[in-house]
Amino acid sequence: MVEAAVRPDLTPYYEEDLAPRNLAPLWEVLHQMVTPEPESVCESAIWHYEDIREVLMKSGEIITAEQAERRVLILENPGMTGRRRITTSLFAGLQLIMPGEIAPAHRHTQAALRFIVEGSGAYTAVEGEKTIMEEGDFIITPSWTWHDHGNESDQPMVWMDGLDVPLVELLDASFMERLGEKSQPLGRPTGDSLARYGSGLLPVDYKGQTAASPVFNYPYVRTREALEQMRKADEWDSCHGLKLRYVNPDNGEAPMPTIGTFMQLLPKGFETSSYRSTDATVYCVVEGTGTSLIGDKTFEWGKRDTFIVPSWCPQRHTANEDAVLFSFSDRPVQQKLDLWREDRGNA
Ligand code: GTQ
Ligand code: FE2
Repeated sequence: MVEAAVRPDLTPYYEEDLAPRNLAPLWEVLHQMVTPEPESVCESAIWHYEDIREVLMKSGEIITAEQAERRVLILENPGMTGRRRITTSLFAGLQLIMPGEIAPAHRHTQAALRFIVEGSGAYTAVEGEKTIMEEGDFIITPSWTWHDHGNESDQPMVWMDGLDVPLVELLDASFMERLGEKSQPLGRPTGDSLARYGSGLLPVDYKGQTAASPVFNYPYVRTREALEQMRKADEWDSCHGLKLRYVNPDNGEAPMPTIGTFMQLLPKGFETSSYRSTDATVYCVVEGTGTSLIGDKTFEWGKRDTFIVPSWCPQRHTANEDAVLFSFSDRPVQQKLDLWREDRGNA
């Protein structure tokens, strides 16, 4: 929206004196720059998996993973069409790998997460170690780690990619290189990282080289088990149901410094009270069905659907049956910068 000028009479001064000198009057834009509350162009939106699966599979017929390098359909926020992002700071896409295909090894400064949506048995290799992917698994590809993906199963494999691409773009810090071989050499057996770092233990002299977690696959079986175990204690939070955050076991922080990830359980019939926070959030439905009121819009969701809650937009969720929601956002960045806020209403 273009606001009416504060001083339309000054247009000649703006255009003739200021513009040629790369100057602009702050008083015309101050209140668009410094707003009393977040005013985002990011919109609430939903992608129903049953509506997009067919066109995603079509991409598997019209381009190979090798040609594409990564065969991904970008989930573009309708408020930011053409800007290749799902929220202001994050990119999301659905990646498809057909049986027998390999997405070749590369690395970049952008960090990525994979959240497995459909299929079983394909692998991703990260920095010399392969992991087999199953539905609901959450896998990280931290900044500047080599990664390639392959599907040795007999079914298509689909996952959600979440990357900090817009953040890195803002900071002009993009670097990328290709390995030049399809698959990277493997230096550790499959499952090594999880065994070493994923059981509440760390090698005695462990010193993380980066901010990223040494665990790179957080399997759904374990996450689900944690939620199921905790529900027995009946600790429902009025805003979140039962919500866990994924952590780097070395420091208790997010698995990667730029993206926070969460998994929550809403039992059948549960209605959350109104909540909002400054981190625009991408939700992926893992199990169940429900309804969300996001701002003044209502969204019905089911398994494998993706929906968006913009920054500072009130959200309420209702589960029609036991529901499990994975979500991610830029929360760790906002927290590091002392920007993050939440509003639990009166709850
Ligand atoms: O799988 O390596 O969706 O590099 C975007 C950029 C996926 C990947 C994306 C990537 C990848
Ligand atoms: Fe990549």
